[in-house]
Amino acid sequence: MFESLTDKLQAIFERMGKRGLLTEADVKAGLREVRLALLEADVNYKVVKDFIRRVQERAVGVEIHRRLSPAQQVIKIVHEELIATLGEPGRLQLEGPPPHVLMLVGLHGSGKTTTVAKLGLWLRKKGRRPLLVAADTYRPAAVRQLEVLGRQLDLPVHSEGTEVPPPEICAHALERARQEGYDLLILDTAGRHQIDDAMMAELEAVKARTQPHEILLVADAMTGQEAVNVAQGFHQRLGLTGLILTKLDGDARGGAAISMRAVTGVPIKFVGVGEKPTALELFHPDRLASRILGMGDVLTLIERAEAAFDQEEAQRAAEKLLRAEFDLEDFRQQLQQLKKMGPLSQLLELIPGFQQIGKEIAPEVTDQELKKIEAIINSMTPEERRNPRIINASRRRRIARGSGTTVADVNALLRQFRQTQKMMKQLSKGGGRDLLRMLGL
Ligand SMILES: Nc1nc2c(ncn2[C@@H]2O[C@H](COP(=O)(O)OP(=O)(O)O)[C@@H](O)[C@H]2O)c(=O)[nH]1
Ligand SMILES: [Mg+2]
Repeated sequence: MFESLTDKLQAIFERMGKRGLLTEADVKAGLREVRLALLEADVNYKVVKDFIRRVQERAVGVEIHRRLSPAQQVIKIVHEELIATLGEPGRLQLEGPPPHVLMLVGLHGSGKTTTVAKLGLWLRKKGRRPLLVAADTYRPAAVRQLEVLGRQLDLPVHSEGTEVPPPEICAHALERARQEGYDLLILDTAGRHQIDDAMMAELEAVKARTQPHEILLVADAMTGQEAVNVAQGFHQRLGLTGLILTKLDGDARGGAAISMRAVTGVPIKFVGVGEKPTALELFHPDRLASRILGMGDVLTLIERAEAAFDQEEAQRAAEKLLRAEFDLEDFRQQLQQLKKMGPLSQLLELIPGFQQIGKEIAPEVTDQELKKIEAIINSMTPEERRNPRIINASRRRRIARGSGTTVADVNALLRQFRQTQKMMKQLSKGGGRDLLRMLGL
């Protein structure tokens, strides 16, 4: 998501940067382009208007005092106002004595059932004891889907088939949670293809019986402005406490994510970034803003790295990565860690300036290939690992023999390494670094 918007914004800022000093007219022209780019990304018209007005006021205000300096100043303002538009960081309000109740609502296919499971997993990692509740009784398949997910993730599911009315099921589940010591209920409710009265009445009844601490709308970010309308509809009837935007990993233009909070007044709390049960992230407006502006998401990268291996190593790897100073030994470690951190293509998309490359190469580094790469690097001398340039034809033959691979394999690895190194160099001298430094990232 956001690729084409990011490309456009980067191009606009690059042009601004080339001009050096900026006049008021330059800033206005630049912001006109930003405005168009946002509208093309399907951001709500009013949100765009308000956003541009705020940026312009601040940018021009600076201008009055002295001849405006760097385009960076404008970018910084855009970044800050984008964060303001996206809203506050996601946080669940679970006060008072447990069991706490999270009620998930949303249209059919928005990702509710998947998100119930994701949230269960996420909260269990935080030390909670969740009970998932199958309250979508319209399709037997929906109940089964949750039961299967529960089994896979070893999360308990409360279900009573499809005959009992959902408000009853939820009330029973609450009773059971009290008796069995679950401190959290996550309700999976039914959705239709569009908002209708019967569905809303049922959801109101569930709400009345369970007094949820959070009523979270699960909305498909791929549906653009429609998702915003849906959110307003649900909010009017149920009083939403938060939004979960799913499918942010998709290739839609991203307008829904940017407009949602500003139009509805309801904060985004989580984002879904894939089909896997672990593909749920707490919402960080600053990170999303950096990502939209093409500054990548170094923070998320570091966080993921930390989850996969220990902190010191993560820090060291991230720093080396940014300084473009790594050698084949690091390369081998990187490849191993990358596998733990998730698909390589997705990771590359998090690095400034790499969004496109991530899309293009997407190599599936299989176990088999990794083993081969390791074997090849193991057969090199420390000197060769530090300085791959010295690996001539006879050394290549020796390495191939030593690792049980072919010279072609060795060549391929060295080529891959050179490419990676080149990308890192580009990154470290490209605008990405300046931006990051300026924004204190
Ligand atoms: N790519 C992607 N797919 C998702 C995400 N969340 C849910 N899905 C998929 O969306 C489809 C509908 O999800 P489901 O949970 O059954 O929706 P429900 O009808 O609202 O319960 C399934 O194929 C999910 O795997 C997400 O964040 N990213
Ligand atoms: Mg469902």
